Amino acid sequence: MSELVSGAEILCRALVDAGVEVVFGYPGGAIMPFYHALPDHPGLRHILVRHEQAAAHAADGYARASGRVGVCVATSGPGATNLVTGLAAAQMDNSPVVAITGQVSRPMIGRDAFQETDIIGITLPITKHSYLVQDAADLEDVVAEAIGVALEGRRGPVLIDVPKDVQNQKTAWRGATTTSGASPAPRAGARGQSLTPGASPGSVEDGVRQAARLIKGAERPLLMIGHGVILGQAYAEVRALAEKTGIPVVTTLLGISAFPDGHPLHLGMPGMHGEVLVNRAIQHADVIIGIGLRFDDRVTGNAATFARQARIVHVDLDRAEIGKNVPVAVGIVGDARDVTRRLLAAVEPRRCDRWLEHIRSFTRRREASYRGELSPEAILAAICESSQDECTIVSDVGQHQMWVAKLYPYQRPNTHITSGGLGAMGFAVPAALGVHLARPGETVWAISGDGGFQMNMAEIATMVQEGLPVKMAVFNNGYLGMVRQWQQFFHEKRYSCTPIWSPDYVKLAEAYGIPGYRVKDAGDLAATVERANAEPGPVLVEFMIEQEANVFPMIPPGGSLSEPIETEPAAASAAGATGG
Ligand SMILES: Cc1ncc(C[n+]2csc(CCOP(=O)(O)OP(=O)(O)O)c2C)c(N)n1
Repeated sequence: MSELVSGAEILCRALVDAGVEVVFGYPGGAIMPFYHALPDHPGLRHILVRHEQAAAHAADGYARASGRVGVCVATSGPGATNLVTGLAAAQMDNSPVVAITGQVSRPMIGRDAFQETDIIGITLPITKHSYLVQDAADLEDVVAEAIGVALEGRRGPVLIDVPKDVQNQKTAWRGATTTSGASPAPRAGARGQSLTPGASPGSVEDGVRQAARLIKGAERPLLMIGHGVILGQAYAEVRALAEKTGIPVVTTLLGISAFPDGHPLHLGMPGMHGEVLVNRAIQHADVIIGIGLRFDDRVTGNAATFARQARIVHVDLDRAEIGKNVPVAVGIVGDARDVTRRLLAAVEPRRCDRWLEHIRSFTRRREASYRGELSPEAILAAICESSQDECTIVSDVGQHQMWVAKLYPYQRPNTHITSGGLGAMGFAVPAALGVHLARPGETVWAISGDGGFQMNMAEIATMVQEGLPVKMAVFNNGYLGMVRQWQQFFHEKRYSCTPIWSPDYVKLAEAYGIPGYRVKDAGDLAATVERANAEPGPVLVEFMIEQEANVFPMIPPGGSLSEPIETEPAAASAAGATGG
C-alpha cells in the first residue's frame, strides 16, 4: 500500500523529484502547510525574499541563467497578487517560471474569505497555463506537468494554486512523476493579426529551401536574431550561418549576447535606441532573416515604414508570431537551433563584403551617448575589464539599460539578462540574486538606475541573509532618467515628477552590513570596481553620472527607423526649467 502523506509533503517531494533545488518565496497563512513540510527537504533551498515580486523576478533570473525552471512560492491574497509583475515579465520574455500559491480552503472559495483573491483569474492573461488543485491526489502529476508546460515549446510561466485544505489533505505518494496525460489548455487569446497572405508556414523543408534561395539572390541580406536564439541555444549555428554567408548580424535587446559583440559581422542593436547604422541597414536590406524575435514595436518603430525593401524570412517557435507584426515572405515554425542548422546546410557559401562596407559607411560604429567624466561607457568598460568577462550583467529598465545593452562587449552567450518585453523597473536586483544561484561560480552585476534600484533595494537583506554575493551598481543621475529624456524631447522639457531623491547609498550599504562605495570621478573608477569584485559578499556601488545625459540615437515613439534623433533637440533644450 502506498504511503499516505499531506498534499504539502507531496508538493515538496514532487519539486525534488523534478530536480528543483531552489525556491524563492515568502510564507503566510494559506501556504503554511507547505512551509511546515519544507524543512524535511534539505535539498530544496528556500530563499526568503523581502517582497513576493522579488521572488518571481528571482525565479525568472534563475530560469534564464540556468535554462531550468525557476520556482516561486507565495501565500494567497496579497502574497499572490505581489507576484503579478514578475509573472508578467516572465510571460513577456518567455521565461519558464512555476509559481505556487496558497489559496483559501475549498469551502471558503468564492466567499470573499480573508486573503482570498482569484489569482487564476488575475493571472490568466500573463501565464502560459494555470491549475487550481482541488484534490491532493492530483498534486504529484500537476507539479510534473506544470514544469513540463513551462519548459516545452515557447517557454513561459505556469501557476499552481493550492487551497490550504488540499495542502493538508492526506493522500498516497506514488513516487513516480507520471503526467496525467491531460493536455494543457492552449494559451488564451492568440493576439494580433492572422498570417500574412502567402506566408502560411508550410513544412520546415519548404521554408528552408525558400529562405536559402532568397539568401542566394540577396544583395543586401541581414540576420536579425532575438531571444529565441538564446532560449534555443542556437549560438554556434547562428554564428556558422553568418560566417558561411557573410551576412551581417543584428541582435535585439533580448538577443544581446547571442552573438559575440566584437565579431566583424556584428552590427549591434536595432530599434528605438539602436545604432543608426543598424537601423539604416534594416531600411536598406533586401532580405531579412529573423530568428527567434517577435518584431515588436521597439524594434520596428512604425511597422508600416519598417524594412520596406526587404523580403522577410521569419523563424519562430510560435506559429502565432509569424506575420503578427510585420508581413513575411517566408514563415518557418520551428526551434531556432534546428531550423538554423538546416538553413546552414542549405545555403551556399557567399560573402557580403560590399554590403558590409556600405553599412559601415552609414555612420560610426557606436555613437557616444554621454557627456561628462564618469561616462556610462567608462563604467561598463571598468566592470568588463575587472571581471574579465567572467561575468553576467543583469540590468534594470531605463537609460542605463540601453547603455548596458549597447556598450558592454558581451562575448559569452546569455550573459546579458534584462526585462525586455515588460520593461519592469525593479527587475535587476532580485533577478541578479536568482542568476547568482544559477551560476554560483560567476560574478553577477545588477545594474540599476536610482529609480529602479529603490523599487526592490530591500532585497539587499535577502542577499545578506542568504550569503549571495551580488555586485549592485546604481547609476545615479537624480532623475527617472528615461522618462526625463522623453520629457526633454517631447514634452517641452517639463520635468514633471521625474527628479528623484535617493538615500545615502553608502550609509544604506552600511546599514545592511555590506561595503558601499560612491564613485564621483573617473579616476576612482577602476580601483573601486576592482575592490567591489574582490569582496566576497554583496557590494553596493553608486556611480554619480551626468544628470541629464541622454541615450542617443532615439527613434521617436511610433516614428520611422529612418528618422533618428541624434543630438539634443535644439528647441527643447532651449525651453523650460533645468530641473534638479
Ligand atoms: C515598474 C515600472 N514603472 C514605471 C516604468 C516607466 N519607466 C521606464 S524607464 C523609467 C525611468 C527609470 O529611471 P531610473 O531607474 O532612475 O533609470 P534611468 O532611466 O535614470 O537610467 C520609468 C519610470 C517602468 N518601466 N516600470
